[in-house]
Amino acid sequence: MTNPLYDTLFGQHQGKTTPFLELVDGTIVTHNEYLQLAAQYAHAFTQLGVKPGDRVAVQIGKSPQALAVYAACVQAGIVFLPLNTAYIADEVSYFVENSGARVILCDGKRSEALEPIAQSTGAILETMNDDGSGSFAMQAEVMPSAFATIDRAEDDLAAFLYTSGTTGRSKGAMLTQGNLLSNSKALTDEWVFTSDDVLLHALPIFHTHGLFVATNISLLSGCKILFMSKFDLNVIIEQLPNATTMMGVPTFYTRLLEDERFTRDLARHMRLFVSGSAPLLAETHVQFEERTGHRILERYGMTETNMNTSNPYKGERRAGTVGFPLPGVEIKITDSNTGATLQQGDIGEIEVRGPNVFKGYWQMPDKTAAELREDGFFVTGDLGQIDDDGYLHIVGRNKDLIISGGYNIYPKEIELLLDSEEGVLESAVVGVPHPDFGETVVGFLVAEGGAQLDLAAIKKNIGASLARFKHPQKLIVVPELQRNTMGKVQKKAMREDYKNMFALA
Ligand code: MCA
Ligand code: AMP
Repeated sequence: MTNPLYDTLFGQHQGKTTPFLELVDGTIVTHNEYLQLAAQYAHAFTQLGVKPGDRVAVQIGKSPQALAVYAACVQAGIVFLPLNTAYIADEVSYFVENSGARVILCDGKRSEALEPIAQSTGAILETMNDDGSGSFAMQAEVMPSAFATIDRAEDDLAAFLYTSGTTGRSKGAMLTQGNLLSNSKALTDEWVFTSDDVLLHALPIFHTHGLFVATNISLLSGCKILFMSKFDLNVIIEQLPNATTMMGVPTFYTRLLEDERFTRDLARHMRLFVSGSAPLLAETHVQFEERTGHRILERYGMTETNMNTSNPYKGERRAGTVGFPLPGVEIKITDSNTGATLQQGDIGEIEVRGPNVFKGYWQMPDKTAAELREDGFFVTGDLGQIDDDGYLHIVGRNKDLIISGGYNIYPKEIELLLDSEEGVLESAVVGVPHPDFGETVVGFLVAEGGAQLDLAAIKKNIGASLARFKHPQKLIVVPELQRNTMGKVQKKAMREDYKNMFALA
C-alpha cells in the first residue's frame, strides 16, 4: 500500500456511486463525488505550494466540502490541522505560529480578522464558506478530479490536534496514519458497523469525536452519514427514524431526554447510541434505557490517544463505567507520584499504551517526555479504577480541566487573564456542575486590598481574548481562595461548595 490511511478509508470507495453523505434537505453526496472533490482540493493545495508533511490550518464550518478538505490532506500527505470555529483571532494566531502552517483556510467572514496572522507568519490565507464557496473552491474547480495519491507510511503524520496544557500553552498532538487507522479498525469491529448502517452525525468535525471516530468508522464500514451542520434538537428528532446509529456527547442525550417527542417509538430503528468526550451520568444512562429500551454505549478517549476503552457491544454496558480496553490497547492504573502499577481495584492515574497513542507533542520534547513514557505508556491525567469484572471507572481528574458540553476548557488560561485585570489580586477558575453542559466555568476573584471590582468590565475584558464557550458563566468575589496547609488552592472543595448553583437555577 502506498498511503495506508487514504487507501483503506477513502480509496476503497473510488468510482463508487454509493451514498456517503445525506444532508438534511435530502441532497446526497456519493463516495465518488466526495473523492473527486477531495482530489481537486489536493491539486489546489499542491498548486499553492503545500508539500507533503506541511501543515494546513482549517477553521471552517461543517459542510461536505469541509470534510473533503480532510480527505484531500490525507491524499496529498499534508498534516490536517482542524480548529474550533469558536476560536477568536488571538487563539488562532498561536496555532498557526506554533504549527508553522503553510495555509490558513477560513470562512470568508473571518478573513479580515485572520489576514494579519497570515501576514505575520507568511501563511497563505484562503477562504471556504459554509456552502463550499470561496477562494479555495474557485482554484479547485478547474483542477482534475483525480490525484495521484502521495506515498505515506503508517508512522507518517496525518493530523495535528491542539490540546491545552494545565500550565502552559496548547500542545499540538501529532497523530500518525497508523494511530487513526488502527483505531478506526478496532471501533468498526467492536461496534459492528457495516454498510447497512446510517450514522446520525451532529458533532463538530474539528475534534477527534466527530472527525476521526464518527467519520473514519463510516468511511471504513461504507455506511451512510446523515450529515447535520450542528446539533439541532428539532432536526435530530425528525431524522432519528432514518438512522441506525448516533454518536454524541452527554449533552446530546440529556437534551433528547428533556424533550417529550423523544420516545421509544422514535428510537425503534436505532441499533446503537454511543456517548463520550465527557462523563455520562449514571442517571442519564438509566433514564435513557427506561425511555427507549436502549443502553447507551459509553467509551473513553483523548485527543492524544483516540479511543482507549469501550463498553461492550454485546455484553453488559455498565452505567458509570467506560468499559474495557479496545483490542491492542493496554490500560494500567498507577501511582501518580511514583508511576508504580497499583493493585487491581485501587484508584490511580490511568495510563494507556497501544497503536492508538500519538507520536508526541509538536516541538515540545520536554512535555512529550513528561507525559509519554519511554515504554510507550501515556499518562492521561485521568484518575480511574478497574472493578472486579475488568470495567474501567473514571473517578476524577489529576489535571485541572473543565469539560463543558464536550469542549475542553483550561482554567489556567482564564486565570491568567483574570489575574491581569486591574484590582484583582488572584483568581481561581473552577468547573461546577451544569444541567445542560455537564460542567460550566465559574471564576472566583480576590480583590487587592480595598479594591472594588467591576465584574461586568472584567467579564468584557477577558471575553475579548477567549472563545465564547470559555467565558465564565459567573464571576464571584471572595475574601480569599480556599487553600490547604501546603498553600494549594482547593478547587475540589470550591466545586463542592458551589455544586448546586446552576442545578437549582
Ligand atoms: C456552545 N456554547 C457553549 C458550548 N457550545 N458554551 C459552553 N460549552 C459548550 N460546549 C455557547 C455558545 O458560545 C453560544 O454562546 C451558545 O452556547 C449557543 O451556541 P450554539 O452553537 O447554538 O450552542 P449549541 O448548539 O447549543 O451547542 C452545544 C453543543 C456543542 C451541541 C453541546 O457545544 C457541541 O456540539 N459539543 C460537542 C463538542 C465535541 O464534539 N467534543 C468532542 C471533543 P452565546 O450565546 O453566549 O454566544 S473530542 C474529545 O473530547 C475526546 C477525544 C473524546 O473522548 O471524544
Ligand atoms: P480531549 O483533550 O478533548 O481529548 O479530552 C479528553 C478528556 O475527556 C479525557 O482525558 C477525559 O478526561 C475526558 N473524557 C473523554 N471521554 C470520557 C468519558 N466517557 N467519561 C469521562 N471522561 C471522558
